[in-house]
Amino acid sequence: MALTKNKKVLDFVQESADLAQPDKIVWIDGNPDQIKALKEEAVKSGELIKLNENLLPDCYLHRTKVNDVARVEDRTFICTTNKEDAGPINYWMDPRQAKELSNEIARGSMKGRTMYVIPYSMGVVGSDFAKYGIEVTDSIYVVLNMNIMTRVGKSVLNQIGKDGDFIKGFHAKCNVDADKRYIMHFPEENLIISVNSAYGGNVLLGKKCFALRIASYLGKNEGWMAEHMLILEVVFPDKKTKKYVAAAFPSACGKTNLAMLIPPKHYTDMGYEIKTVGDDIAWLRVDKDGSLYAVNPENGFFGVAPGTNEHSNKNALDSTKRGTIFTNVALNTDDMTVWWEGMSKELPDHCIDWTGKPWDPAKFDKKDKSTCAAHPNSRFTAPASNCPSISDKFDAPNGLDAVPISAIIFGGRRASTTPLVYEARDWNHGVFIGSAMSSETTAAAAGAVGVLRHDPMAMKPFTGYHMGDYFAHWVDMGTKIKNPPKIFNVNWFRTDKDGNFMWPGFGDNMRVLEWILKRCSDTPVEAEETAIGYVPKAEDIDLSDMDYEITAGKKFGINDLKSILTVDKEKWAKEAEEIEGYYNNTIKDRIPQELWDCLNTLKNNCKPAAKPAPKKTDKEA
Ligand code: OXD
Ligand code: MN
Repeated sequence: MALTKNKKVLDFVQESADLAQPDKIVWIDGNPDQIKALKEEAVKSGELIKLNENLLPDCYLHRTKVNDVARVEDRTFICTTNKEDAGPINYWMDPRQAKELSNEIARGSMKGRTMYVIPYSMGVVGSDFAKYGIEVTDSIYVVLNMNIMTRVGKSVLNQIGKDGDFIKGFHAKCNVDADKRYIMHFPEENLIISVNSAYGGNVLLGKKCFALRIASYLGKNEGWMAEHMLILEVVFPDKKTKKYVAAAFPSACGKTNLAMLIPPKHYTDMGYEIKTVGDDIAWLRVDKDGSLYAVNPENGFFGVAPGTNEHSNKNALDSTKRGTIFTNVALNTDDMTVWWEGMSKELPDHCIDWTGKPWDPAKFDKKDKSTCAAHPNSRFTAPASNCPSISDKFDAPNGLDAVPISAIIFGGRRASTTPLVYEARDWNHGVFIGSAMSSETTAAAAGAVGVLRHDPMAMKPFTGYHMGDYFAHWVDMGTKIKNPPKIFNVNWFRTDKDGNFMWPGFGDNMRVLEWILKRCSDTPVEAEETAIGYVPKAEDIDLSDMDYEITAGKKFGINDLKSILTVDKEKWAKEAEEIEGYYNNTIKDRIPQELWDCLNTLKNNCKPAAKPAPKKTDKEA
């Protein structure tokens, strides 16, 4: 039975049903009994595998089709009336043509199936920051994941009220045909259509589709920002001082790890703690006092499983111990638990790989991804409330859930050139640094892995409009914030000449965070001004108790730190040329002058010093 009288909601549900022709329509009301029954139904149909109730209570495993394991950027479209508004790096489709195409694909596709109607909120229901959506889908997997990742149910419909606005999301699994897979966004109509996929990033429409692509467009028009950022809280030893940092890294580059960081003992002994506000998406607004405030609109974590272990991210691992849905990880058949590469050094004796076949540990070759038991982009969907480090700001009622941001961090995977950390000279320079970000690709999106590509603000796949306008919006936001956060860039991934990571990363990133916050204090620690911005003096990064071997027998020391803090002007001159090429040949237009000015400054700063004129001899003088 329909749970609302809102005509727009009812019309959307009816139109979707008329198109897809489901046998049944079920409204998701947020009642735990309904969710429990859906889990049972999914286990019966084989869509979910129930895991060991004692070891992993209320946890399930799901396997996608092998052709459907990641986001598909080349099948993701921004459908604006004018092609130019989607910009040069989004795939564009004419909205009318897009609807004709998706209608043709989805017509009758839910015959014999149930269509679920999911009212969901991005943000705490009723909070000033929250926005609402209705997703219709024929997948129980989607319902159950949305129930973890967002706040779902009748309370959302109450907030939408009789004629409130919402984002429409239509998802039909169809035949999961990769050739007919389309993820379409209609920012001018608050509409998302997704067909022929069942992979999270393509079908949990509250996440990338709404909270980033559609929301970034809304943010531009309404004066706020939707960003691919984690939010973390640093609790200082006095336990009263709390500072908040937002950080944008491309997909699968360690946002979840940084958001859930456990500081080294040296810091915990002093009394520092890190609390998690969000691991993937931040919505940022200027509040009445002129500061920039952020919320995490999500309610769970859709984390990358491989590499997650007791040492790399205990908080994430602990978050998956109950009420979690695992996707495309391996099934340990000895005890009906899960396993993935990097979870433990020992390989399980008996497991089924992510494709559903028995896995032979003897054939496992670390360097050959095709021998992995879990897919490299296998995931866990875990409720945020499970996370031992969750901040008490995470779920604070009505508006109080927003936190003031002291620092914004950009970062990517760069084997060379980019130092461990540096600070922008000012807001616009920070925007320039974000716009020029590049990083090696990962398994989160279909396509080659390890290829260096531009990924401005980690938003390349997620900006719902023209990238040049997006840069201009960032510049514009800087004029609205009274005390703009300082902007930094980090690179945890510098390697030595043999390809070994020079910096330990994970918990030791606390050392860099501490320096960043010292730069944000009223009496900032000094830094070296370089061609690219402010770089720490090596002695200002606390290396106490650091115990990292770059290679067997070679311990990390201050000279290694100095080496990953160096700014090589020759390399940066090339980087500047490369950025210029990206601006000119890829983004092409709508880039604000402020960013061209920063590029020119970088080019000038990196010019080789003019050779001193030969000294005149006394005779010549
Ligand atoms: C994600 C992604 O799933 O960025 O968060 O792909
Ligand atoms: Mn992401």
